[in-house]
Amino acid sequence: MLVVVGPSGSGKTTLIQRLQSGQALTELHTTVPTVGSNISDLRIGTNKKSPVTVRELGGCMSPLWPVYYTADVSGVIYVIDASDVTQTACAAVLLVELLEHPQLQKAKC
Ligand SMILES: Nc1nc2c(ncn2[C@@H]2O[C@H](COP(=O)(O)OP(=O)(O)OP(=O)(O)O)[C@@H](O)[C@H]2O)c(=O)[nH]1
Ligand SMILES: [Mg+2]
Repeated sequence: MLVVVGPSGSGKTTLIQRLQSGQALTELHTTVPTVGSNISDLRIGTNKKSPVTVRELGGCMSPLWPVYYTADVSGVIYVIDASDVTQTACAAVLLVELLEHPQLQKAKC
């Protein structure tokens, strides 16, 4: 299980949609903010035959992200929108909190 986290509107759902389709994002897709979490199976990495379960956690529920840092989380995908400078400080604080979380010390980031 991978968790996908990052500030609201940073592009988590967009990234997952792109990985699912396996195609470049050639046009802007409309998404709705994720309230709660979304689970998807992705065929990524070297072994495309075995899907990887990814759980996106909505940015609006960042105080609750640690609830989902369970023992079966083997990796974290942290998404930031590098073009949105208003989000940089928030993204950095959330990332430090994530990196310091005891349950994620063995997870790959
Ligand atoms: N951040 C980002 N957004 C993009 C990019 N290209 C397109 N977008 C648009 O920006 C919006 C990003 O929204 P989402 O993917 O829903 O963001 P999110 O991180 O899932 O947000 P929450 O679920 O609210 O936490 C979408 O409307 C995308 O179409 C990009 O390169 N970066
Ligand atoms: Mg989302």
